[in-house]
Amino acid sequence: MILQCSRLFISCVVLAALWLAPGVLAGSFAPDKSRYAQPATSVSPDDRMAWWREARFGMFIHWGLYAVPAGDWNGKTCGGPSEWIMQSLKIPVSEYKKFAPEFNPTKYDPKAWARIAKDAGCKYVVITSRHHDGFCLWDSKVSEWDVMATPWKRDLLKPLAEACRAEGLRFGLYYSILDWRHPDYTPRRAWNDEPLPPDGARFDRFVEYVQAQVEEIITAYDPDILWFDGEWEDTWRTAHGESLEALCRRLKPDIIVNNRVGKARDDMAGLNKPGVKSLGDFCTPEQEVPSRGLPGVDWESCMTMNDSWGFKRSDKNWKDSERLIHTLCEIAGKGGNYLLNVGPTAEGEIPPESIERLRAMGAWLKVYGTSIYGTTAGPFRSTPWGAATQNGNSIYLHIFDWVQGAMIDLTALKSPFKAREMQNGSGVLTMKVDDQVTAGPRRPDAKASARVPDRTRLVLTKPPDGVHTPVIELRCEERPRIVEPRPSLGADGSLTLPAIDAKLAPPAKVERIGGKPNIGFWTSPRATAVWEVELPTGRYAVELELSCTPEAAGNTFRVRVGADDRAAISGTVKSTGGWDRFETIRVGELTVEEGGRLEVTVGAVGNLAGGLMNLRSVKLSQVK
Ligand code: FHN
Repeated sequence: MILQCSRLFISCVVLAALWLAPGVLAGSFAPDKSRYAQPATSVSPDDRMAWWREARFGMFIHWGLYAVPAGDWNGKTCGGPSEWIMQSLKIPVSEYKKFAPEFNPTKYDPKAWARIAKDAGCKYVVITSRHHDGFCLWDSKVSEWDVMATPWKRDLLKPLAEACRAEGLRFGLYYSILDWRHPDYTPRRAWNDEPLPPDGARFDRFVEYVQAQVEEIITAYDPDILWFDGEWEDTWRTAHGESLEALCRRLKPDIIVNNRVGKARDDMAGLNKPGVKSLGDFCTPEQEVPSRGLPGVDWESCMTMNDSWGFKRSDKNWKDSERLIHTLCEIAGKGGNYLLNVGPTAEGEIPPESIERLRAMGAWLKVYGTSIYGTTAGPFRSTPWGAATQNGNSIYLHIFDWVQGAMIDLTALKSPFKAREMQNGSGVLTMKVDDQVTAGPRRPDAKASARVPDRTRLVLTKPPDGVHTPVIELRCEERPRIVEPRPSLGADGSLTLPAIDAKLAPPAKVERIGGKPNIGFWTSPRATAVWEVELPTGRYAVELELSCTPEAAGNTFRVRVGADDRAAISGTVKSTGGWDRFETIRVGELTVEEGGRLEVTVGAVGNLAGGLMNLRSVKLSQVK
């Protein structure tokens, strides 16, 4: 979760005898406001997003003074990520400033960093120009709290921007709105012992400071991306984000801005909340992958390799490279970008554990990159064997666990195709059509006009040698036609409908609790979950796997199969003890008078007090 900042306001106003206002007050860098009045950007969203949608994979860099303590201070190790150490250990700003003389990155090699990103298969780099501690990695004209206060005494961003561009990488800058140090920022932190301005903290002045700095970094580094963060506190409002976004686009019409410039981000899910004006070009899930692709929505999941964004000496909880590759495939399979983080040390070195994993990802992408770059979300409703992406007439199947003899059901793919494993060719799979195994990967009916068999499955024979996460390319003779069979009864006469496959009416939406998708935010009688199914006439037992807190229990729900209420059953939601405690309850039985293609609908009956329930699945079982 976003670490909530304390809302503690300082009650006493300390009047400093002498208060040196940042440059913006002294006028040393009065922003050229006339530039804000220029016409709105002339670059369409599709034009500016084109390279970004192709890129699919970027490197995030969290680097700043927090790399000096690296999670430890005064004999204590901070809980959570190291870049939050000022907040988590409530370090007085005057104490935190003592890290500046220790920040001397003599081993900083921007060309090496850019080469590491390039060899990893990243297409862009985003580095923190200024995190929540307010410390600037460049020589800011409107602040003394910057790299000039360190022994390094020169710009850290320009050489990296140049090195990235020399490697053909795009370059982006992260900029935090939240500022634990700035005297004008509110809510002021209790441990901020910087003198207050004589006229007290003025957030409007802080906004000017932010605008001046954003103008500085766009003018100086011409970034392709402005990655805002720290927008969640009440003092930052949508109107601030609108003018900041407008500034970015006036200064650089083709710049890409994330949704954290505004207030619509739904916490770590990162997508835009309904009913809040959304700003920016892409959504920003953090440390998670949305439960499913969102057609027409650009999004990027940012994640750490261990648990800390900044370098944290004690954090050895590294994800292995196979997991990182699977995450890349899962994200691309849902149509998103993966922004994977490194936290360099105060000396300027990327940790060897990060380099090792990035190299492994680069080696995998050298073989299978075509299945990631320039692709869109895969066409299948579910991919229990891994992930799938698509590009033109090709579909790419990323196999997370290649088990000899396993079968991949491709019945939904109605176009003739050829299948081959991208590194080893077709020698590692065969086709099973209508339960006859045919040698070789070709569909028996090569002609598009031929009858397309009812069930088509790939049989995985011997695993490809020497690779993990093999990728199978299905090359179709036309734009792949997909007809997903409706969910129907299994051999045991039951059908389980998972949250992930439901069509939801807002405000209900899929969220993950315990790592599993479920339908939550069920706070309105308008909210419904609908599944399209194929069911025979008959009597069915109905079970729900749900959770509910004691406070929200007592609402009434109804499960309906088909259009009329004769095949419907209602019940009262009982407490399971908490939203994170799921139980399967048997609701009762209903009769489907006329089977066929039907809809299963779950909704509230009457008004709702609080949330109806969190629903993980609906199960229908034939009653003999
Ligand atoms: O608080 C920050 C955190 O330190 C880190 O920068 C992440 C990366 O996106 N963003 C915020 C938490 O959502």
